[in-house]
Amino acid sequence: MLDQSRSAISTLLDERREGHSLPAGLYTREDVYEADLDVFFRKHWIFIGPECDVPEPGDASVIDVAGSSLIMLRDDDGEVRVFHNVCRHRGARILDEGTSVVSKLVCPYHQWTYELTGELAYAPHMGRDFDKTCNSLKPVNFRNIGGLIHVCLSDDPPADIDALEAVGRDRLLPYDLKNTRVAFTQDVIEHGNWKLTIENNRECYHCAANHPELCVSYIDLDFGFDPESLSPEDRERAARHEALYARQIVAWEAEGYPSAAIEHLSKTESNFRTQRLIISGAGESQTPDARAAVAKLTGIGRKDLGDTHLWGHNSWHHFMGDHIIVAAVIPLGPDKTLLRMKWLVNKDAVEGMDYDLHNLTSVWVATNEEDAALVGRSHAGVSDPAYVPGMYSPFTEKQLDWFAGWYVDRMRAHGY
Ligand code: 3BY
Ligand code: FES
Ligand code: FE
Repeated sequence: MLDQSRSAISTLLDERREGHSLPAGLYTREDVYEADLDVFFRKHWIFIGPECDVPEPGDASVIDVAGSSLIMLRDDDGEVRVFHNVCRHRGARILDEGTSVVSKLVCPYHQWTYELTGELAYAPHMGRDFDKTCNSLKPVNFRNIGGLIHVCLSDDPPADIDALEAVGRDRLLPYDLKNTRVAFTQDVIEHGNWKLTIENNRECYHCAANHPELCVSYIDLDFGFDPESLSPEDRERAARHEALYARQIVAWEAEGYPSAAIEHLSKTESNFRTQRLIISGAGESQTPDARAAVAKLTGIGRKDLGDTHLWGHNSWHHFMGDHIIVAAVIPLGPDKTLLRMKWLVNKDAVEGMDYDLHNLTSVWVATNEEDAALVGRSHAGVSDPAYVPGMYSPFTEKQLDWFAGWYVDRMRAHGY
């Protein structure tokens, strides 16, 4: 029964004040969570995994998201395909979550058998009038964005994915994700709402105090500082940083590597940001000493091209010369979110010879654990009756304000 004592979701959206974090219910309520799944995980493009999850024909990977189970596979012609993991007979799941190698897709229940193109090849006992051609697996709308597989579960997907596709073509393709291999996967369950996971990733206000490992190589994005509020040393550092970016971006672009920021963080259907970032210290990679961890580089072939970062509304990625990290954010409940990060290396790089796995992964493994603790802490706080939305820093948290505004706009656009 509808609980009349609780305000409608639209009232919560009305309560959102610009420059401030969201009203508690938008982070904590079950009905908002269901609405979020519907709007942001079924009606928008979401990242589900890199194409090197299925490197060879017959490789399949199952991803469960927003109540749907999806099969990503590589067919016999080497093409990526994505299907709903729902048998056209009586609906049974065909494959289990995780990866497998298949020559055909055989439903375990009554052995209906599908080609890797999704066509139904074999369905015993169905009689002469049964039309196999009407019973292919249901395909899922997907785009391969420079090797990052994005799907949209709606029949009316946002058209501005074209802008992200251009980023994939111009900035990500040179890294040749197709010829990388997953060296390591880390699944972290964060005890918080998915929006807190995203908010936490979009600011580095918390970095100095919480990420000693990442801070060796990571320079915070420059979203503009208030010179008045900075100490003379910080002001000097910010000015140096700004000058460095100005020079480096021009130099990279002159060499043919697009580097300037592209921001679709508000007033757009899809939400993303990319920029080629400078790496601190030795300047090569997000490792304990900021040097490349992998001797055989990715397709870009250089380790002096910084870190091309890409944020989506359920993902973040860092493309570096020696390796790439990709992260998918998958909501599991109002207060439970799966963060799945993968480390990709040149497919010919051999562990123990070309890289040491701990050296490759330790920075982000630690960072993710630290962030998970922060997200848990944050969710616990916003669930407390004492919570009232707090003010975002107009400098280091501007992009959170854009995210919250985008969130409200997209909810409105879908009738809330
Ligand atoms: O992954 C990012 O985009 C960075 C790293 C830490 C915080 N965040 C802004
Ligand atoms: Fe798949 Fe019957 S449900 S073959
Ligand atoms: Fe963090």
